[in-house]
Amino acid sequence: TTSNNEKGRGSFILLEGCDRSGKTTQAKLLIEALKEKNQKVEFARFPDRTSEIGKVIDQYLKSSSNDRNLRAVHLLFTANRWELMDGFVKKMKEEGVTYVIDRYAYSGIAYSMANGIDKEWCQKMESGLPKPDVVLFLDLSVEDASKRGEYGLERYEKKAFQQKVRDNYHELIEDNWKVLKNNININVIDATQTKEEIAKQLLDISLKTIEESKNKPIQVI
Ligand code: DGP
Ligand code: NA
Ligand code: NA
Repeated sequence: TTSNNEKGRGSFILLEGCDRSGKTTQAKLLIEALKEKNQKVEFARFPDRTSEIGKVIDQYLKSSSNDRNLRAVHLLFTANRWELMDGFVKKMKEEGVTYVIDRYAYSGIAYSMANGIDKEWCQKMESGLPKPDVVLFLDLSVEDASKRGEYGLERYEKKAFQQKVRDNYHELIEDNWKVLKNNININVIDATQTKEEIAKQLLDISLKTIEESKNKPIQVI
C-alpha cells in the first residue's frame, strides 16, 4: 500500500514564485480554505530558518558580504530541504496530512542560477527529494511586484536579481524541469488577478490534487 492511512495519504502542494509574488499570503488563505473543507493541512516554508542549518541561511540572507562560496551556499539550502522532508513525508503517509509549502527545490534552482551557477549542477543536488503533487507558480512581472511596495532588505530582494530569477523560472517551466525525473504537474497562475480570484483557483486545483494523489505513491524529483 502507499499509505498507512485508510483515507489515503495527504498531498504535497507547492507554491513557487519570485519575492513579493503573493505566495505567503496565498499559502495562508489556502490553508484556511482547506481546513474549512475538513482537510488535515499544515504549512511549511523553505528555507526553514529555525533549524541549525536554517540559522546559517538566515544569517546569509541578512548579510551583504560576498565571501561565501556560492555552491556551498546552495548546498545549505538543499540540506535544509533534505533534513525536513522525511518528517513531512511521514505525516503525509501516516496521518494523511496535506502540506502546503512555500518554496522548494525550484526556488533553489532559479535563485542559484541567478547567482551564475549552472542549471544542471543545481538540479542534480535536488535529485531524489520528494516530488510535489502539484506546483502552483504565482507569476508576476518584476515591475508589478515592485509596485506592491518596497522590496525588503535581504540580499536577493533587488529588481535586477528578481528579473533574472523570473527568467530562470520561465526557462525551467518551458523545459518542464526535464533534467529532473518525471514531469512536474505545474500550474502557472496569473498573479495580477485579485487575491480572491487567485485563492479560488488555488483551492480548486488543490482539492483536485488531494483527491487524485491520495492512493498514489509519493514520487521523487
Ligand atoms: P523568504 O521566502 O522570504 O523566506 O526568502 C528566502 C529567500 O531565499 C528568497 O529570496 C529565495 C531564496 N532561496 C530559497 N531557496 C533558495 C536556494 O535553494 N538557493 C538560493 N540561492 N536561494 C534560495
Ligand atoms: Na524574501
Ligand atoms: Na515569501
